[in-house]
Amino acid sequence: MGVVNVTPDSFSDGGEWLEPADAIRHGLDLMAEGADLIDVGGESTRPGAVRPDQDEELRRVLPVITELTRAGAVISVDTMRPRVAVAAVAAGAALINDVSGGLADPAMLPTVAELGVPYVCMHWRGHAEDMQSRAVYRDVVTEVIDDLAQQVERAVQQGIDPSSIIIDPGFGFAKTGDHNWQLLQRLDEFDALGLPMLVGVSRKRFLGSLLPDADGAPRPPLQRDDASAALTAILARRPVWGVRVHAVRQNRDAVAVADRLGDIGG
Ligand code: PMM
Repeated sequence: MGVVNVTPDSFSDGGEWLEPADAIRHGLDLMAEGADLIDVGGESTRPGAVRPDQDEELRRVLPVITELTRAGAVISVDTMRPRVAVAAVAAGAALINDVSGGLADPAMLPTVAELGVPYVCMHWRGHAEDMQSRAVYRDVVTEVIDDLAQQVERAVQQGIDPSSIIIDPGFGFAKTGDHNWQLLQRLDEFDALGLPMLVGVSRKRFLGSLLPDADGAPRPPLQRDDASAALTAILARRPVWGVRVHAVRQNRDAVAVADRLGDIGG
């Protein structure tokens, strides 16, 4: 899944693709690099971010979804808002990627049920403006699995077909760097939920902290793609449904290497 953030302030690429023409060109480039899905989002979820209003979010994503769909892309829309989900699907989106997993707006789950499209249900503990204050766990892995199980149960109760749900542990969302590493180390435990998993670690802060410069400053987001691809190569050796990444070519290469080794190893 290649990322197109149509936002002024995403941590990873904020402002680069805010103009529809730039976002469309970027989406086409990611398709050419081999993305199976293009994730189009109009709201930054970086820690501390202020939400755009709904009309602004619609203005950002709809032209991009329309054009990329016309060009043959399979689009997911990264939104917590039911009205945006409806308009995005009308414009051609095939999947809803809701980083709040149905918790930000009570109308989201019934809306997705009505739309009948696949749904990414991410672990979430609150909006970006104060989510890091909620990064408190006794055991992050079991608590994220329990929270996600509840979010999935709610989604199914609201009418979403269980076979169209994809879970996501929500790396960096109300998680410290240590929490993210623990989740990655024990990702197998999520198999208990019996659902396909999407992983979004690309360019995230914990990778920057792992790779400080000589003065101790974290590696900037645009220089975290090699570390992201290294994780993708490792993740590709287990059954992960997808990775959400900014640098599609490097991550496709990582998957190709892991696949080839898998062929040898059996
Ligand atoms: N991360 C971001 C945005 N959307 N969606 C899913 N499903 N999983 C994620 O981990 C995720 C997401 C934030 O990253 P960005 O600002 O680089 O897009």
